[in-house]
Amino acid sequence: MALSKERLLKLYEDMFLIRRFEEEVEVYAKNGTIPGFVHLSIGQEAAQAGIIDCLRKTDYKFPDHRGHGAIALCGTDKKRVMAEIFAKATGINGGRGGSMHVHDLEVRNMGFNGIQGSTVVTCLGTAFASQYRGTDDVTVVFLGDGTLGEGTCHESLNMAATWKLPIIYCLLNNQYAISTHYTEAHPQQQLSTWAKGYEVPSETVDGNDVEAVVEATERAIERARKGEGPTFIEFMTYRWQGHFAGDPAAYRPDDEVKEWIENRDPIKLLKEKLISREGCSEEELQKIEAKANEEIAEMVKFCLESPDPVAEDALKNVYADREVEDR
Ligand SMILES: Cc1ncc(C[n+]2csc(CCOP(=O)(O)OP(=O)(O)O)c2C)c(N)n1
Ligand SMILES: [Mg+2]
Repeated sequence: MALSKERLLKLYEDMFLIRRFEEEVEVYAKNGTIPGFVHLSIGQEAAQAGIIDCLRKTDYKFPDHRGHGAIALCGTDKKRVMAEIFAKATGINGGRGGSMHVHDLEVRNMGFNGIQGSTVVTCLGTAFASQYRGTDDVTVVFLGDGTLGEGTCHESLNMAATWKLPIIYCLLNNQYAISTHYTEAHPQQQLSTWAKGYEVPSETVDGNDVEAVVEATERAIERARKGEGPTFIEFMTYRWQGHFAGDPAAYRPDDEVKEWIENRDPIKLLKEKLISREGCSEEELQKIEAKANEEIAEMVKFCLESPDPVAEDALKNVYADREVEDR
């Protein structure tokens, strides 16, 4: 069933905002303001915004290393998410986490840790907790096509399927794991078929069509909330940039990159749908874009003006704040 115009407009706003968010992060990562490695998600906005839009605040979210967009959208304060990526004291984790470790327990964003395939295991815990406590909260875990090669994915799916845990495995197949194309690393043409061995319902959808993303995610969430167990969804998408900000990505054919940018840009596709099917005007969409641009400019200003964390605080939150019993 088609999504309403209102919902599509909200998704347009979200997708445009996270595209702009990442474009600014790219600028400040490349000029050295943002420390460490940064993995951009430009080109993957439909999958990130669409999945997050289907979730409640109390659902558990496990973003991956390329999850700035999803993290910002589920967060309560986007500028503090950006400030965390800038490693500023005003960041959501005080600047200690940075790009790959932004967690936000208030909205059950459980964060990432830099180890591919680790969160497919830890997400079993939150899903089990929901089931044990009798709530219908679901757990969503993001993973990439390369990460699917980790042995932990087998262990996770086996246990989730056996215990009927409420997990939605969101595989963002952006075609590459660093420089390796997914067809060189897996025997399956469609990675969703991988879940069949565990009798987990699975499907492959166009991850650049936000409507298809929402529909597939909602189907999976409905099953999980009813206690029917996990679902595995492969979202076909593409990352426009290299693996990290600064990677020239010379391993990709130029015409392949051009095709995805020119003909399969998720934001452009949604814009065309809003105009041709929903009767939106260019001006209406431009207003949304202008508002997002303003919000982003404020966020960047906030980040640049924010103080760095102080050295005296380096050990804060490293140890639990309580006496440890002698044994
Ligand atoms: C266990 C482990 N092995 C290797 C790495 C190095 N590494 C970081 S990202 C990445 C590729 C991941 O590819 P994919 O899962 O397709 O995600 P994408 O980067 O395409 O979003 C690798 C090999 C790591 N972080 N953890
Ligand atoms: Mg990949």
